[in-house]
Amino acid sequence: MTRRHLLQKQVPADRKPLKSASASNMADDEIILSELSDEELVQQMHDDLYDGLKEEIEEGTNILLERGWAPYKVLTEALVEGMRIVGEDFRDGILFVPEVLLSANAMKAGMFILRPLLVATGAPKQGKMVIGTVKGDIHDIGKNLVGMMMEGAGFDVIDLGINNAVEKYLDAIEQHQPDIIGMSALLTTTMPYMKVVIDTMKEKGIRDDYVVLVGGAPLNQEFGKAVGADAYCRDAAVAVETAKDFMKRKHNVRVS
Ligand code: B1M
Repeated sequence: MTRRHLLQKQVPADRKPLKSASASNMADDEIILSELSDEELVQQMHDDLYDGLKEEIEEGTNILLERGWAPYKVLTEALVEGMRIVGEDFRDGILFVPEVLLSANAMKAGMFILRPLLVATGAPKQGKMVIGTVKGDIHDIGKNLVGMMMEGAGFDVIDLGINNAVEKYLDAIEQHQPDIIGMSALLTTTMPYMKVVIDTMKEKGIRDDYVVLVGGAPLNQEFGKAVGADAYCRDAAVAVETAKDFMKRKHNVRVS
């Protein structure tokens, strides 16, 4: 399924044409990604993400980096924005799970390139975070992104993956003694599970020993408050800032 075509791809004679849904129903002219302006390339990457074209996303990501784009700018403007468009058409029944899975794989391929760049900032050690997507939920792109950004900010991150029951969080708390517990949920049906985890921590008398941060597209601040989290984080950048603030408070440093 192709949303729109910005330009037609030109594949050099010596290069095997990339499998491209954009290209598949097009005439002979093809797009050479490296010849596009930054703006055109970002738009084309939105299209390619939509079409689940992993190799094109890898190529586009590398081109933007070579042009001096900051990794975070590539991430937010080319990848996250592209995924937002996918989400809209998924919601509207234009895209279906198999197609969105391809988009997610393409997004992950781009994130894989950016990861070492986002992580290797040399930031001083801040603390430790355990993060996972809650039970019943298999969405992990946002959670992975938060994990990467936290690592880049100097946190040690223990990633529990997806579909985590409360026991998984408790085991990880016991094993790793983190400063922060992060929970992610992308479904309205799974976000209430965050309360199960927090209530269980309360029952065990350990709730106040840890900072609990929650995030995910359907959440908001009120929800975060209602389930008893310390803070709701709108995005990965907010998660990093919030976590750093809590660490400063923990060490009795005044937060500006
Ligand atoms: Co799903 N899906 N999906 N999906 N999917 C949504 C969430 C949905 C909103 C799509 C829609 O209808 N518009 C909708 C939920 C509706 C609702 O609950 N009201 C939905 C649905 C319905 C479903 C299925 C039920 C579909 C089905 O089977 N019929 C199914 C559920 C499976 C399950 O979990 N049990 C399903 C499946 C899938 C795929 C497997 C195809 C795929 C997931 C692949 C993967 O993650 N590996 C998928 C995807 C990709 C999406 C959308 C399109 C994109 C999610 C994403 O990766 N966004 C999504 C639409 C949308 O969200 N608009 C959708 C990009 C990512 C960077 O953003 O995850 O929001 P996000 O993370 C942000 C912030 O939210 C925040 O920071 C991140 C970075 O800035 N954040 C945190 C996230 N977690 C945090 C944790 C923190 C802090 C901040 O801790 C401290």
